[in-house]
Amino acid sequence: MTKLFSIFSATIAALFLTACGQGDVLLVEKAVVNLSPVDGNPSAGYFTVRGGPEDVTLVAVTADDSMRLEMHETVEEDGVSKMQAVEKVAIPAGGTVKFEPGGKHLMIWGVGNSSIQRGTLRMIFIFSNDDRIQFDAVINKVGGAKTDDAADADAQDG
Ligand SMILES: [Cu+2]
Repeated sequence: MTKLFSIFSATIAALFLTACGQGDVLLVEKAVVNLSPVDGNPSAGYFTVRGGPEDVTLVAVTADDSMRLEMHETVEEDGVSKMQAVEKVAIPAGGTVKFEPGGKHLMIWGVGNSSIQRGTLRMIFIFSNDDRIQFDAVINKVGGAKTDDAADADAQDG
């Protein structure tokens, strides 16, 4: 009887661990916008996506209070790093995908003044399974610690 019980417990534990390992819920975190110091130049956006219980694809990011927003990636070509637009990004179940300086990033044109004054830009992340995640990205202004990143992004533009 004792032995049966311990086998039963082990099975429950295994099921529990499997469920945890797959990522409980699809979510977005650490979203920031490094505001371009130059009017008319795009600002750079970074964030992290944590995959949920199933494989999905990030198909779009939008922000009502901006003129245009694109997903980009940085690629090496003949030893020169340049960036190009990407249409969608795979988010594996339980995985972590980072948009960060030197890699995938957002380019955001025309961030609205009301968002700049508030210090956050509301973004909607749209996934292939129809999940829409709203996140208020923190806006880092010119002269902040992130100025170097913004300058890099500008230098790579075009
Ligand atoms: Cu870019």
